[in-house]
Amino acid sequence: MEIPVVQKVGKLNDEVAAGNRSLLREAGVKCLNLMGSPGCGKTALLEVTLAALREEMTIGVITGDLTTTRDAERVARHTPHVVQINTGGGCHLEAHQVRQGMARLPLSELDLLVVENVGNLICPVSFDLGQDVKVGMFSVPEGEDKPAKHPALLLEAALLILSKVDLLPHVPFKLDVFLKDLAMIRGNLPVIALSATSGQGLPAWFDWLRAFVRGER
Ligand SMILES: Nc1nc2c(ncn2[C@@H]2O[C@H](COP(=O)(O)OP(=O)(O)O)[C@@H](O)[C@H]2O)c(=O)[nH]1
Ligand SMILES: [Mg+2]
Repeated sequence: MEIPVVQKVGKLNDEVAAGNRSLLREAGVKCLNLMGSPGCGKTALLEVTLAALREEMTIGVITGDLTTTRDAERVARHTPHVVQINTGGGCHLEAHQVRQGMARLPLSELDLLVVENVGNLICPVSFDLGQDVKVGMFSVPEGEDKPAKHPALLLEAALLILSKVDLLPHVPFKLDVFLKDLAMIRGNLPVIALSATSGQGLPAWFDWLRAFVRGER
């Protein structure tokens, strides 16, 4: 008797993700998958970004969380184009959930779709959602050891954001160690250090996004 073997359990996700990518390309929407720990400042960065770029580009947002609509409510103060996905315990977003979110957004009106993934540094990295790029985010209070401990995120990302740099004077974060570890894992990875609270570094992030939407990243 021949035993059936399922060799690639992620195959279905990859197929749906490829479909998402086609739909987004047809609609002319660039898509970014934002990944970082719970509380690293993903939603706060989206809030200031939406407020700053509202005259320049139309941004849709899909926020992923285990439960609650709190992130979507924060984002909805800045754009009507927001969908909350509750994974009900799932530690990452999957492509079919993003497809459902996309179905509730006016894709033809958007320049950019940002997917705020579930706060987690491990599982989201392995799931293609149909994005053009993955952006990783570590925050200063998480400590300087995060690049060394989470290399998979760095190997997948097109950009790393170091957030909450306004806290550098207040926490014992060793920036030299952070940068040295990062250089060993992925020396050519662009890094933007910023603070959604103080505004430091935000112009570099906005420029990066503008270039991304123009297709230059
Ligand atoms: N000091 C400081 N706090 C921040 C910054 N960005 C976010 N926060 C705070 O960090 C907490 C988590 O932020 P949130 O955006 O919800 O993180 P998320 O879980 O990654 O979406 C909130 O209390 C924010 O006010 C920042 O740049 N500096
Ligand atoms: Mg959030």
